[in-house]
Amino acid sequence: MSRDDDRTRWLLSAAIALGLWMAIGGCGDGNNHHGATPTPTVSPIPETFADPPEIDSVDGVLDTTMTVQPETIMVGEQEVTANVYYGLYTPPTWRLRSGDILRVKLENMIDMTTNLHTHGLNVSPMGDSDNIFLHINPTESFSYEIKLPDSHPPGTFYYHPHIYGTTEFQIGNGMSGGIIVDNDEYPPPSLRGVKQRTMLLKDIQMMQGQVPDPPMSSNGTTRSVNGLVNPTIVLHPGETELWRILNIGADIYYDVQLDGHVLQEISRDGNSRTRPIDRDHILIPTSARVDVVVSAGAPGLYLLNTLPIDMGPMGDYYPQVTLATVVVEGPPATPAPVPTKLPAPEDLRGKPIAKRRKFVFSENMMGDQFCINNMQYDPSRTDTTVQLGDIEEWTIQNCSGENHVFHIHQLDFQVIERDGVPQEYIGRQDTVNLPYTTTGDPTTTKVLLPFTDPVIVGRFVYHCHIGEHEDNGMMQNIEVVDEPVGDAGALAGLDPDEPTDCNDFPCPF
Ligand SMILES: [Cu+2]
Repeated sequence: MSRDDDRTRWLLSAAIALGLWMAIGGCGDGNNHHGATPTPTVSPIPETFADPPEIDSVDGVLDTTMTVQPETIMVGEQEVTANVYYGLYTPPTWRLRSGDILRVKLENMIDMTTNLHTHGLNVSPMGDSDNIFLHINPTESFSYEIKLPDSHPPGTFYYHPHIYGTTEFQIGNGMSGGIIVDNDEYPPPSLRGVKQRTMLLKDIQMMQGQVPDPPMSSNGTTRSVNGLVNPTIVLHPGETELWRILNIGADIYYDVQLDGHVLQEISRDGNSRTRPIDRDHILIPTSARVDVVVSAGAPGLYLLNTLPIDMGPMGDYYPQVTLATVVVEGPPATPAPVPTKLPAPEDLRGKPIAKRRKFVFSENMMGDQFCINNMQYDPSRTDTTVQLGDIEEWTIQNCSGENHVFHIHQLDFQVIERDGVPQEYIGRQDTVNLPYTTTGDPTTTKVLLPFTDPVIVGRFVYHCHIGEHEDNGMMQNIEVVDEPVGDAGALAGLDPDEPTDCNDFPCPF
């Protein structure tokens, strides 16, 4: 814990102690020697946390013009000039409903090509929809129109640019914001009345008032929640809240823990869980989102920390940081009932599997070039062709000495096995950590991917969502086609039944 954290904890503890002391009749008047005395005033601790601004859909349409431009902003107490959306480090959350249309006019006022990706949405990757092959040049603008199907899953998503080679730098500047999709099933009815908070976890590197290009992990980074460094959150004892926690930074992972509390995970990456999952702490890899129910404990002060993370011998080490300070005080609240069953999609195990493929994630000895199946990204190559309607089983392996995070656009998958251990079905996700190896043998994650929704027909990508890795090769193109692909689909990917020798994947570029 840093000295600043210690100081904050001490000041808040002192404030709470003073408040409690006054509440129990401090000030020497507790025995009431002189008849009636004025009731001592208990100063509540002020909340400094603030949600991002929000833009809501109206009559089924969310219409917004979003300019990206250089702006001088404050992150915590530091001033930095960065490329940001809407002139804000914490841009508005877009809030809409399943079936709505999202219209975004993106105006590019920065000195590099950009575009828009709606991360996690199950929408078309073609045309003016969630098409990451579009390039919006400096001074140009483009109007996106993204139709969410009526059946679109509700939950927590986000927007960010997706330009091969500069995605890390652009997101690292602060170019990312939240998307919330609601419908009649979610949030669960019993939780609709509770306070909801959106927590955008971002990190930024600042050197001489600028964001270094390229970012270097050795620079250190300032982690914030909605641009606030260690804000105070106030709850009443027993109060229930719904927190949406989004890791929308460029590179780093979070491992979130709230002192003295169990977090109940009810949704992951915009997918309802089958039931609430009790978590002592929650690993949130780059780009992952988690919705949790918090039930406030006894009065007191609790830190919301991200725990230390070892990304592996070839990776970074992220020290513990306090993200926010939670103060539980005031009169008790009536807890809201948390449902025991949630509206998750169906379990895919037992369904016919059309194809099985293997993808090996690796990097070179220097740790600066990154590969999938020993190839770096080529925007013009189609690596994997899939037939619409198929459910596929992918074996995804990590041969490198650092974590990677597998992400696929347009759809969600089900993790069924980790290093040979079958996984209980708790719901789908669009990101999964691929743990590092220290043995020379790969770690193995098996997933089922349903390429069944006609809306996803078209060309899109899967990749490592650590910005540095995707910008340096760890990405491939996939095309979902509504016609028989025969053996063409089998050409991509390796045979999962062949053992993997990591020496065959040096990523020699
Ligand atoms: Cu990676």
